[in-house]
Amino acid sequence: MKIVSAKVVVCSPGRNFVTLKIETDQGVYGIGDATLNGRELAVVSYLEDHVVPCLIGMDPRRIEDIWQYLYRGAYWRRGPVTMRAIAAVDVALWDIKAKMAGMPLYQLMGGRSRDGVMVYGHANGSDIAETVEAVGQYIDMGYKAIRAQTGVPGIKDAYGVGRGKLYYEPADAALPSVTGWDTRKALNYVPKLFEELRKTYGFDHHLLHDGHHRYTPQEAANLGKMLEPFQLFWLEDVTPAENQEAFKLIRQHTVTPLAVGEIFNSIWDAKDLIQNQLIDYIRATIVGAGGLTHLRRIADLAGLYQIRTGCHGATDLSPVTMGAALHFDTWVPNFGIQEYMRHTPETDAVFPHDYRFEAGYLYCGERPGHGVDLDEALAAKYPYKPAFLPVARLQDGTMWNW
Ligand code: GCO
Ligand code: MG
Repeated sequence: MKIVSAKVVVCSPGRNFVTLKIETDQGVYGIGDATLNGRELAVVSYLEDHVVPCLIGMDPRRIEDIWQYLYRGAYWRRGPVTMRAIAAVDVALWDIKAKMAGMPLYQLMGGRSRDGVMVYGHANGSDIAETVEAVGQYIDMGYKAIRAQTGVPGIKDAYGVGRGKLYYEPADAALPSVTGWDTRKALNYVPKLFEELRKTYGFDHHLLHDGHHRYTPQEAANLGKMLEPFQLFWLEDVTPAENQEAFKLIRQHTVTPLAVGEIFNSIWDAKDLIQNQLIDYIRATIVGAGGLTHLRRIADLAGLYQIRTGCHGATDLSPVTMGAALHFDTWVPNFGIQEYMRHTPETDAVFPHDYRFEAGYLYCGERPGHGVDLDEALAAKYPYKPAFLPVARLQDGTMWNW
């Protein structure tokens, strides 16, 4: 069996996606996602110029060997561009293998560990009152877990507050827009949001919050401590994780559960955090961390320490990643939660899929493969549009972490 073609499709049905379609000499094809938000074309070039020529003629059944070939063989290891390209190939090959086996992907991975995949949605508003209302709407839709982000008075476009309610899209400008940040104001305001949420809705639902890398370790510890009475499911990316040691300080001061890893691209990014038990949930995901082949290794390492998975699932991860993630989530023994930001109807039409939402859970389908396809004719109607993520600056103009 041979790979006869590998095509990179760029489309923008509401937002940009990079998709890889691998075709074989036996007519079976596989689909992988390679989207890197705000830096999409770098991965297109990496795939078209440096990966696709090597794939032609290879045996698509040798998933592990092809992974090692692309990882070790490049000499230049890791990084978001390389690992997304590898992920796209890997997921397409798992799709092919599962289709050939006539099985949904989760069966091939080891079978079902749970009935449904608990997901969390994104509720946000420009202030506490609006956010409390938005959380209520998610509860009404049946969600068991909700991430709550609020605008903060005095901060211009604080992180996580979208223009729309159901579809929040941060990469929205042809050049990066400038947002503001002020840690003092956020520390004053965010705990009040969670106090209000618990007062209004009680303690039955899981509540999550994303710090989006804004706080120093000491400030993060302070926030975690202030949030303790409100029993969060997790506090995410509360400080940047390049220095994994930083989490020791946070851990010493708070029992609020910590989640990290949506920007991780290999097991090495997470190794110290996991082995020193400094986090509770690992956010690495399929498209970010080298595909299923590599993500399952991260999950297995985490499992040794009772750390659970919480795959990134923002809209910049295409339905292909969502579909594959749901098969992974259905199998992985140490599953925690899955992020679910809904795609627009335009996106859903370009990527026909068989997963479905019901009462706070997503369910993967039973079709052979990962269950997500690409409608190429429809995709061609939505050409690429440059779109950057915003940047953040402090009140005095200093560049900060977005
Ligand atoms: C999340 C995220 C995202 C990212 C986005 C960047 O927790 O879902 O932080 O919304 O900001 O994926 O491309
Ligand atoms: Mg996040």
